[in-house]
Amino acid sequence: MKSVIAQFQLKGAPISCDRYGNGHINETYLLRTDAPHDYILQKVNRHVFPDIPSLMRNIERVTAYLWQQTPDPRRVLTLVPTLDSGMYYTDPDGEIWRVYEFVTDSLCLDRPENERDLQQSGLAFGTFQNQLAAFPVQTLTEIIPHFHDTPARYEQLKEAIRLDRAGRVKEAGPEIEAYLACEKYAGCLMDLLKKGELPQRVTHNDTKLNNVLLDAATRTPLCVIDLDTVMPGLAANDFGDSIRFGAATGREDEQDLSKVGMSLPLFEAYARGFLTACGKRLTPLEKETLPMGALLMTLECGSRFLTDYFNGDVYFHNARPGQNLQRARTHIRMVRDMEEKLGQMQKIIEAIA
Ligand code: ADP
Ligand code: GN1
Ligand code: MG
Repeated sequence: MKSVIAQFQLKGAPISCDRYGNGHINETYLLRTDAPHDYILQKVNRHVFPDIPSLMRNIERVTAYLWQQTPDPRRVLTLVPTLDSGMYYTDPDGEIWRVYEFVTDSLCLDRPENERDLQQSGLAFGTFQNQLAAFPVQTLTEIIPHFHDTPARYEQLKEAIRLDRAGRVKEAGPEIEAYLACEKYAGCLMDLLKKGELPQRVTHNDTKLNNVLLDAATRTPLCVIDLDTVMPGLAANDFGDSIRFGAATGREDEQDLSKVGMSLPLFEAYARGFLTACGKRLTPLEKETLPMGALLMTLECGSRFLTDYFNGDVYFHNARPGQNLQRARTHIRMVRDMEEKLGQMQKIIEAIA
C-alpha cells in the first residue's frame, strides 16, 4: 500500500490507511496524513469497469464542469493527481488506484434518520442533474453499456439461471418465479426512450443515499460522490434508485421481510427535494414516469442481486453467504409494495409538480 500512496501528490505524510465506507463495488480507504488534509484512496474495480481511461475522463470532465459552477472544495469531488500528473495509478499487478480529497465535516448515511435527511439527498441529486443540464450528454462514454436497460438485465438473469454456475438455482424457486412474474414491467421506460419520448440526461445512475455527503453540522447537501457511472441516462432512473434505497422501510438485505416496504412519507420527502432542485428541467412525461422509475430500479437492482447470487457472488461485495439472495428477496417485496402504491406516488408527484 505504501508504494501506491507514494505515487500521489499528497499535502502531508501518511499516518494511517484503513478500509472505509459501505460501497459494494470499489475498495475504499481513508488515508489520514499529518497535515490538516485527509484523502480517500480507492482501488477501482476493474472487473466491473473495464474501460478505466474513459471512466476517469468522464469523472474529470464532469467535475471540471461542476467546478465552474461551484468553486467550493467541499461541494465537488476533487481528484488528486499522481506524481506524473495522471489521474490514476496502475500498480505492477494491473490494479487501478485513485485518490480524492476527503470531504471534511461530512456525513455519509446508510439510512435516513428522518424525512428531512432524504429530502436533502433529493436536493443533492436534483441539483447535480440541474447543474449538468447543459453538459453535452452524448460526449460522455457509456461506461457500462445497458447499465439501466432492465430488459437486458432480465436476459442476464435468465442466462444465469440457465448456466447455474454456483449450483444455487434449486434454492431459489420462489424468487425466480416472483421475478419472472414482474418481467412485464421491464421495458416500459426503455420503450419510451427508444420512441424518442423521453430525453437522455447526464445522470448519476447510482443515486444511493450513501453516495451523497451531507454537512455534518447542518445535514444539508455538500457533495455527490461515486461518479463512476455518470453517463447518459433517464431522470426517472436517478430518481428511482434513490427511492429504492432511501425510501425503503428496511435495510437492503433485511432478513425480516415483514419490515420491508416503501415508505410514502419518505417517497414524498425525496420527491420534494429532487423536484425543488430540478423540476423545472423535466418534461411533463419525465415527471409522470418518476414513480415507475422507482419500481423499475428496485426490480432491476433486485434482479441483478439474484443474478449475482446465481453467478457465485462475483459482482457485488458480500459480507456473508446468502446476502445477495436476501437482497433479491427484499427488493421483490418492495416491488410488490410499490405496485400497490403507484397511484399514491403519482398523486404525490402531481401535487408537488
Ligand atoms: P463504491 O463504488 O464502492 O460505492 P464510493 O465511491 O461510493 O465507492 O465510496 C465508498 C464510500 O466512501 C462512500 O459511500 C463514502 O462513505 C466514502 N467516500 C467516498 N468518497 C469520499 C470523499 N471524497 N469524502 C468523504 N467520504 C468519501
Ligand atoms: C452498487 O457502488 P455502490 O455500492 O454505490 C452498484 C449499483 C447498485 C448498488 C446496490 C457500479 O453501488 O448499481 O444499485 O450497488 N454500482 C455498480 O446497492 O454496479
Ligand atoms: Mg458508492
